Amino acid sequence: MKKILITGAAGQIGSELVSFLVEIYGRYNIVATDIKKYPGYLSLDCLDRDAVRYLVAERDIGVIYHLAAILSAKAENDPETAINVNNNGLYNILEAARRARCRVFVPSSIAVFSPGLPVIPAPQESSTRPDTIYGMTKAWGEMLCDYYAARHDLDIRGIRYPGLISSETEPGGGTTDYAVDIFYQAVKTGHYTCFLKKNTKLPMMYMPDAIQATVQLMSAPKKKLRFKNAYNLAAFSFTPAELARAIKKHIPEFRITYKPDSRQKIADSWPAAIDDAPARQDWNWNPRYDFATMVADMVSIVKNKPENGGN
Ligand code: NAD
Ligand code: AKB
Repeated sequence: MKKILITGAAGQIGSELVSFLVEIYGRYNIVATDIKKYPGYLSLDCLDRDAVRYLVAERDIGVIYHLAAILSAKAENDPETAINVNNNGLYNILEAARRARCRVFVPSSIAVFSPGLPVIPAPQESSTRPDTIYGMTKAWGEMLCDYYAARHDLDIRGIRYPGLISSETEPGGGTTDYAVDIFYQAVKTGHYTCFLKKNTKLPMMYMPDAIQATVQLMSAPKKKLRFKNAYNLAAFSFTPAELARAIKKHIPEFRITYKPDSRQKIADSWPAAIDDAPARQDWNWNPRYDFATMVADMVSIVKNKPENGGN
């Protein structure tokens, strides 16, 4: 079989996607890469066009999951790097894919939507004129993928992920990161200072569902996909206050305080919920975790980590 390349594989999604794909296809068929050093991964900077092309040819790559990116909060602080990695990095990957005829997965985000959409949940086909640098790179990425699909007949698929909550790898500089950090602080110190206001509602999802959805979309028959770049994906929405109340059911002494910072403005520009009916219709997407089961699972896993006294 042709091999599967994952870029940005040391990140929040990549670290869990790699294990999932290894289980299905075997370690030999998975080429995990990142710009940062990670045990067992190859070093690959997606901005190094020649290195990307060489690796794709030399390793006989047939499928690429392109996860390397700069997330929203980091992107506002360093727009130059974000534009470079998210736009030029994607372009390098698509060019390598075009030459080697690879199938490609390119993640998008709830960040693509225009602020203040008139209809919530945000429909699949909505206005995508974001006012954050990250959102702009993601909206441009969706268009570039559609261009390569139409112009070069490449099979490129994508998902607009909501904020992802996971227990394996720390999130990498986004606005929804609070929804992961809060569990670690709740277990370690019993207190969390949230950088978003208490009533900021955002769409979220538990990582096992996001990984399942990703692999499911990549396995779906092409002819069934009305949209490619990219499908809305949803599970549940909540505010920091609602998350704190849910955590308190498991850790009664937990307290939260609020100190909104610059990330509030980013969150305010995103929709509170998105409509994923086309994903459910076209490739049978259905999340396994709801809000309550996600919180119970996260608390239990974080409590059982060795650094928190578990084994
Ligand atoms: P992350 O920040 O955790 O990981 C990104 C990885 O990319 C990092 O390991 C980083 O070292 C690597 N990277 C950065 N610059 C690179 C370069 N030049 N070359 C190669 N690697 C480079 O991000 P993530 O959460 O795993 O997100 C993966 C993708 O999913 C991104 O496109 C992101 O926009 C999208 N997404 C994530 C979420 C989420 O909540 N995690 C939500 C929506 C969309
Ligand atoms: C971020 O907060 O930047 C990401 C995202 C929703 O794209 N988690």
